[in-house]
Amino acid sequence: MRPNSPAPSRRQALGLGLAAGALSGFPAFAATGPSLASLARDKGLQFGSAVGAGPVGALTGSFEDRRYRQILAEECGLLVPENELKWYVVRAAGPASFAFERADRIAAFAKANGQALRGHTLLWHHPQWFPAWIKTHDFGAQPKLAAAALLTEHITTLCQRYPQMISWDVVNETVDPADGSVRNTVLSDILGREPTLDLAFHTARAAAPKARLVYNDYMSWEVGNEKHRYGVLKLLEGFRKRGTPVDALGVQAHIGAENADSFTGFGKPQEQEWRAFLDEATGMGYDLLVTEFDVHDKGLVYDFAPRDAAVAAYAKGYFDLMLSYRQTKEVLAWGMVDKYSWLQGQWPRQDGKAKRPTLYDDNYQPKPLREAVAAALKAAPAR
Ligand code: 9MR
Repeated sequence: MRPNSPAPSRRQALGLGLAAGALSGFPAFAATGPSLASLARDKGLQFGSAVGAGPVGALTGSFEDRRYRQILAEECGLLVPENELKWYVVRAAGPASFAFERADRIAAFAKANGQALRGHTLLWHHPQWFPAWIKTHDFGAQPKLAAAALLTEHITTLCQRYPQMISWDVVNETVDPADGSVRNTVLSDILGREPTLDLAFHTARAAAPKARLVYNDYMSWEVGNEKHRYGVLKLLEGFRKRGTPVDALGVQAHIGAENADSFTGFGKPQEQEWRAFLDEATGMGYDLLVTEFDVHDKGLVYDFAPRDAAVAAYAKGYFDLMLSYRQTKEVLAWGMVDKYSWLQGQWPRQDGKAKRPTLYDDNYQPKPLREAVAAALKAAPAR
């Protein structure tokens, strides 16, 4: 246990009912002071992370790692399954079945540790992320009725299975960053784009009346996100005009490298434009969530000390800004340990070495980024 731990009994529960002693032999954490969960709670926020129940050793398999689970138990008040609730996992076998085994394991762990859960995602409205069968699915003689039934059954089933979700990414990443338009999918080809999204939110509201309903996307503060931000604001405005029940904007916060092709460090974020964007969103009455935080260090030097320091400083500036909005209610890292970050599998560094995008290193030790997040939480105004 760390000193000053505010909730020793919960934080001793390491894993699925495992007693602390079962993990003896692991070094104690070097992080000192209160957990990120308790620092967040002190300010009326929740802090947590994504966790993946994929295969052992895979980037998507952090949940299989006991020491990763230990960090989750220590640091997080809130968990989100990284992939386990996506259509391509839950509906992999076809329209007639639902596969909840992987998500259920994460939900059981969260329950055993007294952690809240958030859901990602009821409708990743992007053609790439549906299971393959949907492309050739026969919607029959009344395709509108059939498409609406498929979507409402999916959303209702997931919401009812996990009534403990405090928030749901109802719609994920449907704005095309190239021009700000809403993407088309098999469902919107039949139902229309806005009607598809509206149906998703109305269905979620009915099936999960207490959950915060979120539109989640990766528009960010780096150069190159201008059309994406514009498109998201247009979408949010449309939701308000039509009375669509959307409570919050999920800001994914995959920050850092400006684009996949450059190796030139971080560049200068568009802070003023970013504030204007957040002002518009909150001005429409939306809450904000930081849903998938990590820092892409693709263009930074190899040496750990300057690299970690640059990542931490960049993130501190970002969190100071995000937390200055009292509308920011949840903060989630997209993974807690570098070796499980999705970024290891995307856009390699020029030196081909591993990236350092998360709060803990591959030896499960906290990095300067962890302290930057802690410092930002400590400095944040209460909400
Ligand atoms: O981290 C996730 C990775 O394991 C998956 O392979 C990928 C595709 O499903 O999705 C990653 O998570 C994404 C999230 O669901 C939505 N926002 C962007 C995230 C990073 O790509």
